[in-house]
Amino acid sequence: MQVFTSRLTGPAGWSVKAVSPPSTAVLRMNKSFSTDWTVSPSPGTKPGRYSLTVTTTYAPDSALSYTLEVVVPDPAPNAPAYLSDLPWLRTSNGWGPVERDHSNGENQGGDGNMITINGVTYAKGLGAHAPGVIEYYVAGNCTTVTADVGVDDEAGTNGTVSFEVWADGAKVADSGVLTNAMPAKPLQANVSGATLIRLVTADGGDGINYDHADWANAHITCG
Ligand SMILES: [Ca+2]
Ligand SMILES: [Ca+2]
Repeated sequence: MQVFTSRLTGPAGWSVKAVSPPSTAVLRMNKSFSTDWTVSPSPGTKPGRYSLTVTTTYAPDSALSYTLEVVVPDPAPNAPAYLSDLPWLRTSNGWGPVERDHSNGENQGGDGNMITINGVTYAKGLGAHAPGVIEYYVAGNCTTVTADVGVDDEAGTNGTVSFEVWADGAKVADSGVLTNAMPAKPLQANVSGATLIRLVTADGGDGINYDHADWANAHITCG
């Protein structure tokens, strides 16, 4: 008889509990076995990224282990705020890091300019570059995301970008493809009840060159 057992361990003080059986007496070739776990960080755990270790053992003498990363988020917002004033959960960005209250600029952090779309300047917003994702943990506290989106004037005349807002697994706003020749497009998204929201930029179908993507005045209503 074969016995397959999985074990999950977390940082000291964390509660890690299997909520379905963690072992099985028989695991046939090409079949899968899964276990659900409930993981609770210890009280006072600071926001950040933490590692859990999965160990699987197969009778009589084989074992395999690997690491899972979990994120303990910053507290969710509970009042209206500019998104550039909130901590994000994660980002990806086509050229350097996402900039707060500045355009993307070049590939270093802090080298952006005043956000400018078709000659109009903005003091607040997020300066990104397609393709990219900016994700926030909002815990169902928020209702609406608004922004004036467009391609930043620093990108010359060849940029094309589309802007999407996602509430958990659903796309709730889509700008369509915008170019440097267009003014900012007001975007409003209903994110009621969402745990996670994502601001997504895509390359407009013609590659990512010059795709400096501004979420000008990006704002979220919460609380
Ligand atoms: Ca930059
Ligand atoms: Ca493009």
